[in-house]
Amino acid sequence: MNIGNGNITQALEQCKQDLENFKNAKVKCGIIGRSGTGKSSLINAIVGEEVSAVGEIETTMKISEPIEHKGLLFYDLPGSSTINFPMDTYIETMGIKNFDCVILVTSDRFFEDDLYLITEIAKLKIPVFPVRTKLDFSIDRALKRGITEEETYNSIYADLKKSLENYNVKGIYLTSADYPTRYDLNKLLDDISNSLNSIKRERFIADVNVISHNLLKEKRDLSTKLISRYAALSAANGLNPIPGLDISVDLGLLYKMSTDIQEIYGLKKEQIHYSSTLLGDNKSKVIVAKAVQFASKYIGREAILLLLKKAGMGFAKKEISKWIPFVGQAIAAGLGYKMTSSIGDEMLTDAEDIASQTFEAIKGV
Ligand SMILES: Nc1nc2c(ncn2[C@@H]2O[C@H](COP(=O)(O)OP(=O)(O)O)[C@@H](O)[C@H]2O)c(=O)[nH]1
Ligand SMILES: [Mg+2]
Repeated sequence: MNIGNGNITQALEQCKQDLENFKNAKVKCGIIGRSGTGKSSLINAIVGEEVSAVGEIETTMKISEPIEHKGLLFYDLPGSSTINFPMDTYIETMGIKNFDCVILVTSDRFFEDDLYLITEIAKLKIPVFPVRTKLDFSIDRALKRGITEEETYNSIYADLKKSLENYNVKGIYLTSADYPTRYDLNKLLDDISNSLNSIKRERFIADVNVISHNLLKEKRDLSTKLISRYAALSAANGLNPIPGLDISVDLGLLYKMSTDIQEIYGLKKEQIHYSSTLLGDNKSKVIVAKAVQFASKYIGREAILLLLKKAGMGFAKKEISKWIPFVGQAIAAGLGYKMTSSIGDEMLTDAEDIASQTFEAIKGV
């Protein structure tokens, strides 16, 4: 049974490397804007979790540690128009050259110092994404004066477009932290993810909130890849025997697989809590219950072992034990792979189902 062993070793090495890359990738995102423009709210809306305190006034104008959400690092930076940060040293002082992208935030329009920054950052070949926050607020105000939502959107967009006409920006994004699925937040996330290399891109797709159908699809593609990497390694590592079967898997890896999927689809407690605040108690009840159910079915070594036992019963047990002595571990590992990946697929379908329901519910708010 030597056929293709070299290739198998190579393929497993690749799986291991891909998982390491996924685990260690960091996406560094500078987020620049005056205090009160909605930077913290925007960060929270992007990741779908309250990672940055909202309404906190920045009194000390110092460079803070990044706000971290798994592989995403947000450097929350004050605008350059303060006496503490003279414009000519701003880029240097803030370490902007190390960022993967910069989001430039305003809640009204862009001023001279913003435009200066765009020019300077573009020189470093770092993509700049200008964001106009609190669109809901502008729309509500205009509605009271008989102006439609569409008219408000179009006129704000046109004004910004005009002011940014001669500047090298990736687009113009109108957003509301209270309505993350409306307006341009999804376009912002698509455009940022497309500006990243493939390793950082996987991380970004995994760590952002589910706010569009496109992201659901991207998350599915990524999860499918992760599951097959985890399943292959878990079967090859074969550390933990599955009771009643002559098959061993690496439960630690499967445990990682399930927590990855849980987080990618926003089903962790803190993530569900964030969705619940957008939805209100009543509408989030079912979703909260489903997330709890998901955790008890898939998270933890005991839970996974139980799933494996059940899956094992599906494979004619006698058949497996009859063949293993003759063809050895290769077949056992093959079956281990089949079982773990089938559990992964089931988990993925369940997670996607809950995330998609949550997304639809938020859209309906
Ligand atoms: N209506 C509305 N209010 C927002 C939005 N984003 C932020 N806010 C509010 O604006 C204030 C400042 O927001 P925050 O995110 O702390 O801004 P930061 O100082 O730039 O981090 C808070 O009261 C937020 O609730 C938004 O999209 N819509
Ligand atoms: Mg803030």
